[in-house]
Amino acid sequence: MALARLTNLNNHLNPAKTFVPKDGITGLIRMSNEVSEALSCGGAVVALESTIISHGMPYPENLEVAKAVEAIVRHHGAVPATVAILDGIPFIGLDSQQLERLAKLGPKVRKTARRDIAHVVATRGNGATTVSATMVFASMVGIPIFVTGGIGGVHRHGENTMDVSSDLTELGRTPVAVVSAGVKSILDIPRTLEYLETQGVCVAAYKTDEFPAFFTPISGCKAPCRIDTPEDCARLIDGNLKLNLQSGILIAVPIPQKHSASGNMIESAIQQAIQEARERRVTGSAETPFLLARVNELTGGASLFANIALVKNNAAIGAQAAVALAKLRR
Ligand code: PSU
Ligand code: MN
Repeated sequence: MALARLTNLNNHLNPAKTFVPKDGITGLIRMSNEVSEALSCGGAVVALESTIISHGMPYPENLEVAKAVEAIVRHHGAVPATVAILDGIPFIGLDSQQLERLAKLGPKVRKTARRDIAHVVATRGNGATTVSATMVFASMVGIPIFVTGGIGGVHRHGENTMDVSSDLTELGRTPVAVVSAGVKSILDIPRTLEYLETQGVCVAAYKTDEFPAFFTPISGCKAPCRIDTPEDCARLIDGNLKLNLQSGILIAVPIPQKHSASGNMIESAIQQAIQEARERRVTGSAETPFLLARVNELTGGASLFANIALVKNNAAIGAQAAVALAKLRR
């Protein structure tokens, strides 16, 4: 494992801002040699989150999917960088033993958003990074693209509970492009889009005018902008970095057509799961994992199947965009 060469990498990515690491920070973060080498020679790298492994899917599917997603990223010519905190050390790029350890620990690993990072590190704990925490680490070392399944958002009744995922504020403050299948209808999609606008986040749908709703390509909301090719993604990300806007980009990729057929059935399971969560008073960071697991039970595994298909599709598009971006910046 190489230590992160933070200063150089960040300069390469974002010439307008010099990131000067405080004493010790380079000793706190470990990058795999593969990721570190790719970054220092301007190669394509795709960051991947780990909450989707620990809390998003059951073992052993979670491990199989994590490995398959890394293989897809490699197949398209980019280097995968799965992010997680193990024994208090943030790793960027996991080896196969670390990946397996994380997958087996599952929900015993702490779900780690930005707010949790310092405590997990200080207590030498194990943390699976959510979208917000993965963006933090990707940005620190200069990885401009990050692939996941779905991001968090404004929860239904969020106007009363104030349960708004820190993924949205992170997108407002961190210049990383997140490739996802949009936002699940367990959330309030129109309010999520409003909040992303407030945060100054560029939201672009891929090959569609509609903002996708994870299990289905249709949310009823129009996407603020549209892009159609990996090169479009690359130009968007490049412009965002060159202008030093400091905010992130959400690239929303609809679930592939042949996997979206089960969408309606999954939608009714979502309604039931939301009702149950309310009755059992499941709230806060426990809510998303509860809903995901319950919807999977209610659909007899169909939602997990669709989830896996869309993550793989996102990985392919994210990797193609990373390769196009590396070419553009060469
Ligand atoms: N949405 C999904 N699958 C997931 C998550 C969200 O469809 O696994 C995870 C991601 O890690 C995301 C986090 O960043 O849940 C958001 O959690 P919360 O709503 O507590 O902010
Ligand atoms: Mn929350």
